[in-house]
Amino acid sequence: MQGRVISNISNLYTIEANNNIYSCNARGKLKEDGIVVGDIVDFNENENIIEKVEDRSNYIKRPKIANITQIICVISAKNPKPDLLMLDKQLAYAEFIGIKPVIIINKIDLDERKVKEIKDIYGNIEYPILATNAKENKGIEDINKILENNISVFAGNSGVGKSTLLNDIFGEEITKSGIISNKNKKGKNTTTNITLYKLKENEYIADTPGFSTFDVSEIDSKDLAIYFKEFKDKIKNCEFIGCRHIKEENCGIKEAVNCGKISENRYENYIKIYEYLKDKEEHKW
Ligand SMILES: Nc1nc2c(ncn2[C@@H]2O[C@H](COP(=O)(O)OP(=O)(O)O)[C@@H](O)[C@H]2O)c(=O)[nH]1
Ligand SMILES: [Mg+2]
Ligand SMILES: [Zn+2]
Repeated sequence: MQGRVISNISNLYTIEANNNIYSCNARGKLKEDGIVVGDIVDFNENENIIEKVEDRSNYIKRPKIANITQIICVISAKNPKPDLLMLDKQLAYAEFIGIKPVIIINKIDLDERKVKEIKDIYGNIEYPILATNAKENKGIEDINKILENNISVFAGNSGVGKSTLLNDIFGEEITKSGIISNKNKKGKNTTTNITLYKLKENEYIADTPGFSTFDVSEIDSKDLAIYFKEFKDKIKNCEFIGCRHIKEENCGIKEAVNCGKISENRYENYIKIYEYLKDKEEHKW
């Protein structure tokens, strides 16, 4: 049979296939190569053994997960204040790995001006951008639409409202049973492993406890600009081949910043991430 790995606890894999759940082990060789949540596997349902892992359409190292179709970047308008540098890292990482990103601005009840400011920056780049008030269940229908036929993973700083959003999406039933809230009997949050939850056919959400962002250092500093979506078609205007768009003259990116076609905030974050990557490459830490 073929199914999808929805959790992995000490090499015991939970597989979902045709709406049934199976618990399987893996053959030694497969175990070594690694089977991760999200993998599509062929398994023997009598012996409870995974025989084969299908090729992945993508693979994220941290959190370990495969075959995701969408990354949902959550920030809050206030408390905590929006971390646009982290958002830009996540967007670049999504472009790098070839997964479409969606932006959710949550806590819109706390600072409307900030919401508009963020929409102005990112609306221009043609990323889907949703505004929600998870506490009062506002904007959740829009999220439901965007989840359709996708395997989504939520990313974002602690406190931005990811758990509240997930609870809104899954509804009270599941929240009460504690599946998504990850609370133990005493009501404390526990760290559990990454798990895929099925909403509908072809619709899953990864709950990633304790995870906030991806490892952007997988990207080469020299390639970073092409993962800033709106920079891409300006690079051809750079005079120098191999232009890094920082100190060079006659740079297409800098010209676009100067005439307002690229947001200054995005450009500043590009430089910060570039310097971080460059430093990491030079010192190999
Ligand atoms: N005012 C306001 N508070 C919210 C909203 N969404 C979540 N919160 C609150 O923000 C806090 C952190 O939310 P939580 O879902 O635990 O964030 P997580 O760390 O990203 O999972 C909780 O006290 C929530 O009740 C919102 O839209 N507006
Ligand atoms: Mg949470
Ligand atoms: Zn340039």
